[in-house]
Amino acid sequence: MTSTHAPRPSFRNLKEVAQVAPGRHILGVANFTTGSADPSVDEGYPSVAIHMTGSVEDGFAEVWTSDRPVRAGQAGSMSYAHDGEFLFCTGRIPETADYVEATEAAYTEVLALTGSLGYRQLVRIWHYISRLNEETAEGLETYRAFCLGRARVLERYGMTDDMPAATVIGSHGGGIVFYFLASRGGTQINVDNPRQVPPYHYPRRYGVKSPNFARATYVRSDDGATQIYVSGTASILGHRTMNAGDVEGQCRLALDNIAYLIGEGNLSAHGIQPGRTLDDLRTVKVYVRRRSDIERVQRICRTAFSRSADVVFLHADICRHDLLVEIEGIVP
Ligand code: 3HB
Repeated sequence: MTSTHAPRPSFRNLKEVAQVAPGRHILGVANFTTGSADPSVDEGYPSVAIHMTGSVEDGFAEVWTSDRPVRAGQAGSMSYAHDGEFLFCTGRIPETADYVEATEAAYTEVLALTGSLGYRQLVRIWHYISRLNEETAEGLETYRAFCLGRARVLERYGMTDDMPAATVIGSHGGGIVFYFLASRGGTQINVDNPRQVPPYHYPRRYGVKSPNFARATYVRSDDGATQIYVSGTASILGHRTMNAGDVEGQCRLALDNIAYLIGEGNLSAHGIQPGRTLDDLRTVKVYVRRRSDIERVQRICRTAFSRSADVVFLHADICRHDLLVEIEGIVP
């Protein structure tokens, strides 16, 4: 059996992306900045720009590295790189009047690519969508149109039961930018949170087609390296939004949901040892709907996470109008 090594994320200054530690290779870069740009492989690795900040100073790059040489390439509108064990891929759907069709086409391309490169196991997916809560020309909220397009493809491929951890968050422009990690195999367990209804069982009132993602994804490589990818997590119990209008209450409940999700009881129920805590999370992204709430959310998060964790705060729309905060992170 070959030894494997998990890809490693870090947040960097936008100008310091290429400065990787000796022996490491860039697998992919997502630039969180003042505009969006199509994926490219100009520097020998895939990169994409996502319009998520109001100023360049607030921008940062999420840089994924591998300890193996990578091979980069392009397929249609997507750019990717892979290291023999993991694939990083990014794509963009330009602004359009029909996000159902466009999402369906993009997800179809994604699955064709992962199939042809042999990285069939989706590990973690991020989507940043402009006008997330606005109605499209089809009369559907953009997020719901996206869910419908995605669901069509997952149904066609028989993948409705095994989607990994994900994020869907509003961006400030540029259509839909997505990036994802996939693997060739290894051990992967998608983790539910019994405090929350699995998204694919949400009642119809949340959309014609349900969202589809796991609350977290646990990955173990052949060399024993483990990671837990925690999905964008909000103030939801069952399928209901809790603490409507109360940003601090929402932030605390989102943190409680994550603590339960990765805690001893829930992980061991999924066959995973040991339990983890909020203190173990790194590369955390906190999304806040109202800019004026960011400081209050920062205060709560500073005491919740380790000082060693990189934590970024982004002003962004969230998939439901009444959600004010969403939090994601990775246990390395
Ligand atoms: C999703 O629809 O995949 C999704 C949405 C969220 C958070 C995580 C995943 O708001």
